[in-house]
Amino acid sequence: MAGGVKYPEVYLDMLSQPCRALHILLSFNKVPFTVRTVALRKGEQKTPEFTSLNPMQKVPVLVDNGFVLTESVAILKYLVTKYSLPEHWYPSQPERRAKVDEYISWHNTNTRPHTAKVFITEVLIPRMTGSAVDGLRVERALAELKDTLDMLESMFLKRQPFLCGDDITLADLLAVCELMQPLGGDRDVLSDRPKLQRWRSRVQSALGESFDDAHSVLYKLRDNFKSKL
Ligand SMILES: N[C@@H](CCC(=O)N[C@@H](CS)C(=O)NCC(=O)O)C(=O)O
Repeated sequence: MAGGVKYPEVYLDMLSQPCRALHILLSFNKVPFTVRTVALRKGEQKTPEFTSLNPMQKVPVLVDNGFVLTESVAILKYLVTKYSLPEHWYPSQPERRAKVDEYISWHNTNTRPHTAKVFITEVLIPRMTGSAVDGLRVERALAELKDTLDMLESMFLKRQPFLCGDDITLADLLAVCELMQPLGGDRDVLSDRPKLQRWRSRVQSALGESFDDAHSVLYKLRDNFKSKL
């Protein structure tokens, strides 16, 4: 790049849902970027180098020409503006933008924690402790996710193809990456939800190859999980 301007660097672990959302946004929109992998399972988020970038010791982190930004939602919004990405990702029209912000606020206390809990209970805890999957805890996590899935169908997708309107936005991107996560334990949380399955297919086809590219590590984890059953 001319003038010493560098491509954005993103510190990611592709098993992290918000990291995948960020990777998809950049690769789908053909923004050149460099990935710096932070392997969470090896504790690399706790190294002094990474801690100096993000004292919260979490991924993702963006470094754009010396500008350091943490928090996936802030990073996604920044990238849309900074790289003049197509309007539909995060519309500038106030009402349309507010609908995306509305979903994202709700997402952070609903879709994200509830899908993560299924994955943590079914995959992460057994993997870290070597203990068997606690079926009862998984059932409880799935029951807690139910209200979130109901709301996605009855409120956000009530009369529209994407969560915030007729086109894909950051809301769909964040949501689909979370809802895919339990697939690491070979569990499709949308298996009995045709409306949400249709939405996921719509999002997946809108994102093309960038979707499967970003999810390849999760697919490998699923294959590994299945082979151990
Ligand atoms: N609010 C943060 C959450 C980021 C987050 O929870 N990252 C997880 C991976 S999904 C992480 O880095 N965990 C490492 C740790 O807690 O040690 C964001 O949206 O960026």
